[in-house]
Amino acid sequence: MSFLLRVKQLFGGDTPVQEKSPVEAHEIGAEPQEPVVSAAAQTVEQQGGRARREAADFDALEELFIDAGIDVDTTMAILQEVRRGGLLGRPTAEQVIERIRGKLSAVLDLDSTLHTTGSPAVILVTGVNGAGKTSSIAKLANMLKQQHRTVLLIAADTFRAGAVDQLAILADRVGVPMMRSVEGQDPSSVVFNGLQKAVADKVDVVVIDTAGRLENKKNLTFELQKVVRVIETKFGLPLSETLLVIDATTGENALMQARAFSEAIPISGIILTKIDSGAKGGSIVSIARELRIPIKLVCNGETLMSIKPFDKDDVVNMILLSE
Ligand SMILES: Nc1nc2c(ncn2[C@@H]2O[C@H](COP(=O)(O)OP(=O)(O)OP(=O)(O)O)[C@@H](O)[C@H]2O)c(=O)[nH]1
Ligand SMILES: [Mg+2]
Repeated sequence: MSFLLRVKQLFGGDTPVQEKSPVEAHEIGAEPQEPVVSAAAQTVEQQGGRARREAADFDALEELFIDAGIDVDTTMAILQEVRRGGLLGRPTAEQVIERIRGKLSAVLDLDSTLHTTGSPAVILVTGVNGAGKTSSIAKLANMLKQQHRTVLLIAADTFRAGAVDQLAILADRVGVPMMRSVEGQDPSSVVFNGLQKAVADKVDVVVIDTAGRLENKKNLTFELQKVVRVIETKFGLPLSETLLVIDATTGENALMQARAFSEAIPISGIILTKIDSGAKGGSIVSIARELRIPIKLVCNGETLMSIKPFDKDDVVNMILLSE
């Protein structure tokens, strides 16, 4: 059942079911007695039951958030606001959903402008193995080409056998040039060669593919920092974007990934991939809240066209409609 349907189920009945008080429950099966509770006391009793039920529903809502991949701190912060909401009495399902939508949107509301100006603009793409770096780079190159920008791809994933060929095939398909490398080559030397070519050819945007071996964090950090030094210090080119690719199906581990990469180099934005895969993807909300990293692009399929600028509604819907 989707997040949305579950909320509807929890808050669907506008008239709260009256619960039995512990005293009443205890008395089940006892001899019928004259009612001794006054009308006023009964009202208090009903209110108590309502409050208990509401608390239980909010507990269930909390679980739903955690299930969706949103961390406990972020969940509590959002739910506190949702509860506060400013409305008297028990909220209806529509009110709860509206407030959740509002809060998720507010957390995701960061500057998502993709910067592609520079001479050339340099976009570095990072992320763990299989997150979707290489395919997103091809989609991004295709998008830029459609905007009549010239693009050069740099194959700086020299770690994985076949990585360069994979990018080469995609570059061909898009129709953009690529700076080749050989397996085991120092990534920063490929980047150096690529930037030289890009400057000579007056290319508008350079996009750099990197290896994603987070399991060897020390080497990865060292490599990434060296690549950044080559771009910014040797070439004096400010990085237009350092994009971290996050697979929306990753779950809460995505927050650890974002923390680890941000510790290595400053991350300017996220490419959120695989939002078409029924992902819960809630960890992206945790990343936005804790690290303030905006999502800049989302990928929703395997074709070259399956990329678009970030739209809050797409991501909020991904979370709310996830099973
Ligand atoms: N359905 C779907 N699949 C995607 C999306 N993005 C990437 N993929 C798939 O995810 C798999 C991994 O993508 P890659 O681009 O090779 O990932 P990578 O991060 O470059 O992986 P490494 O080079 O091994 O680190 C491929 O099968 C892609 O087709 C997406 O938005 N939707
Ligand atoms: Mg790759």
